Amino acid sequence: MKIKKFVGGSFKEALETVKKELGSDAIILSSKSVKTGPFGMLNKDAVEVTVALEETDGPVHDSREKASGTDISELLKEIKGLREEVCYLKDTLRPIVPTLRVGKDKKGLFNLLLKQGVDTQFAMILLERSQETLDSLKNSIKGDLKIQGLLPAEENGLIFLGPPGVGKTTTISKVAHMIASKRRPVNLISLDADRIGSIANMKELSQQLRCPFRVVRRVSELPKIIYKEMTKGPMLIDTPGAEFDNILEDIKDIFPSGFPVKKCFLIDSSMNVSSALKSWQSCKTDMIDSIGFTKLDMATHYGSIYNISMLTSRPLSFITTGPGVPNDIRVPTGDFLAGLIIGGI
Ligand SMILES: Nc1nc2c(ncn2[C@@H]2O[C@H](COP(=O)(O)OP(=O)(O)O)[C@@H](O)[C@H]2O)c(=O)[nH]1
Ligand SMILES: [Mg+2]
Repeated sequence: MKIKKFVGGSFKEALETVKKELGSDAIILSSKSVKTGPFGMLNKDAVEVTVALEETDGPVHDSREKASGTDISELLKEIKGLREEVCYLKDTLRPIVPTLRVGKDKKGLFNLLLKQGVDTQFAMILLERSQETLDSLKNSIKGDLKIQGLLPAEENGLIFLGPPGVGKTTTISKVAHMIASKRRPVNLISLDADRIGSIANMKELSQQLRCPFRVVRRVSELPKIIYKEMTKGPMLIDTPGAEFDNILEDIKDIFPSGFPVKKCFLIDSSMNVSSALKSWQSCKTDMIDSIGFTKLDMATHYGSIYNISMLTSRPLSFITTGPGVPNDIRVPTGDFLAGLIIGGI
């Protein structure tokens, strides 16, 4: 490419000269007003137009022209070299910086997932399996979520495990109301004998629902009650938060042929993923049948629901959406949950 400057009395005049000399392929790069005159005396108004023209094999007219042409082609060569280097670097870094795998057309969705707290690796895998639309992404998320619901609670019952304060006692009240609303008798049991508050709560609940309530200190007391009462209705068993691993250990020892009540581990959705996973990993995870997410009303985003569902690979029993008994609990549809995970869309 060569660059050349043309001066004319006006822009139109300069342009005509350009056309005459270089034809209509010349590209106008810039124009400016200048002063010209004979013998270097700058006293006449004029317009200087700078144009570029693709270099042909024809003769080069003057030395200045040759210099600019060389400069540009040098520059282009350098840009080409840099571009090759960037491509090479990208290829080299791809295994180390995997986000480079996300194509330009999916970058927006990728950023959306990260903003919602979805783990980077999970976000990449999701996008590899999705088209570049929000609907397609939502469908991929939906396909990954397993929702079991509260049927096991209605059949034989549930034992609730999880760290202190996650919402076990409150959730038992909600589930007990749900079962009672279907005119089914329910049995309440608490292994949290030392917590006066939680015992008082359960006692009040049993009075409201007119259902039996027992406080037991040890898992070894459970078989007699469970096998005697289970035929009368599902068991809802509350546990102390600090000892869930010991309780699971005891269950394994005392019920060698299997515990007849499903075990549901509660996770506070407003906690960060690493803290939530720390409590999950500190228990005998292989013994857990399902998970429940509490305190969705306190969470600012819901990507962690996807992360934890994938990492625990347990089906979801329910979500709780506030402290209110009995209403703040629901079994979400996959569509609802997927929408929540991508930011309530
Ligand atoms: N905002 C909100 N608070 C909840 C929810 N579930 C339980 N809580 C509150 O969390 C606190 C601890 O609940 P609790 O049932 O005693 O937890 P536990 O120690 O696991 O039995 C109580 O103040 C509950 O009212 C929920 O879904 N949302
Ligand atoms: Mg409790």
